[in-house]
Amino acid sequence: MDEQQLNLSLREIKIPAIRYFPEIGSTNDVALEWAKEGAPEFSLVIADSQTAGRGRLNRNWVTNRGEGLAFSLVLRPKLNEKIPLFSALGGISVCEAIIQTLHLPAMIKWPNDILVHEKKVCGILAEGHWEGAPSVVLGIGINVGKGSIPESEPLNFPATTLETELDHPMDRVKILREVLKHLVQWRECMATYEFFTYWKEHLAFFGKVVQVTLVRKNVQGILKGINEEGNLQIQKDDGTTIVVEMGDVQLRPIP
Ligand code: BT5
Repeated sequence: MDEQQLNLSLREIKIPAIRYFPEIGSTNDVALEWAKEGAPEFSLVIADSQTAGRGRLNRNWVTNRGEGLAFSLVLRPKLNEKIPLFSALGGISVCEAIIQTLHLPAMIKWPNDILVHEKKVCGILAEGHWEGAPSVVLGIGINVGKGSIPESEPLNFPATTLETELDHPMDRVKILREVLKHLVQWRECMATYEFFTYWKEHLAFFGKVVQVTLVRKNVQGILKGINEEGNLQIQKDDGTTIVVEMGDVQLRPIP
C-alpha cells in the first residue's frame, strides 16, 4: 500500500484528500486534528499499521503492518445527526461491501462491530468534535489478512479475518474502495427509512436472547431491534423493554 496506489484506486470516489502513513499512533487522532484545521467531508486518513489504535471505552485496537485496514474519515454532521448514527453508517457500509463484494454473510453487532459467522471482522469508532465547525471522525478497522488478529492478548469477542473466511489472499485497497463507495452512497440517506431497514435486517442476534454488558451491570433479554436514535431495544423476561445507549452485546452465555 502506498499513497500513489491509493490515489489511483480511489480516484472515482468522492474523496477530497488522502493522508497515508506507513505507521501512526491512531488514524482517528490524526483525523480529529485535521478536522479542527478544516478538513472537508470525506477527507481520509489511512495507515498500514497503528501503534496506539483505539477502540471504545479506552480499549485498544490492533492493526498489524500489511495485514489489516485502518482508516478514518472526517465527516461534517448536519444539525440533529448524532454520533450513534455515524457508527451505523460505518457498520452498514462495511456490511454491505462485504456481502456484495465477497459474498460473506456479514452482520452488524450493535453498536459498532461487523461479524462474519458470529466472529468480529471489523470494529468501528466514531468520535465527535463539536467546537468550531462540528466534525465526526469515523474510524474503521477491518481484519483482512490472517495476521490481523492480535495474538498476544485475550480478546473481548471471538475474531476472524476476511482471508480466514475465504481462504485466499485479498487486495486491501480493493476492499477499502468498496467500503468507501458504499459509505459515500449511504451518507446521502443517513437516518432514512431505508437506512434503518438495512440496519435492522442485518442486526446480529436479532430475536435471540442476549446478554448486554453495561458499565456497571449486565442485562439479559431478547434483542428486539434499534430505535431512531440508534439505541438498542431489549425485552426482559418480565416483558418490559429497555433501551440501551451503551454496552457490549453477546449471546447469553450458557449457564
Ligand atoms: C472497536 O472497539 O471495535 C473499535 C475499533 C476501531 C478501530 C479503528 S482502526 C481506525 C481507527 N483508528 C483508531 O485508533 N481506531 C479506529 P471495541 O468494541 O471497544 O473493541 C476493542 C476490543 O477488540 C479490544 O479490547 C480487544 O479485545 C479487541 N481487539 C483489538 N484488536 C482487534 C482486532 N484486530 N480484531 C479483533 N478484535 C480486536
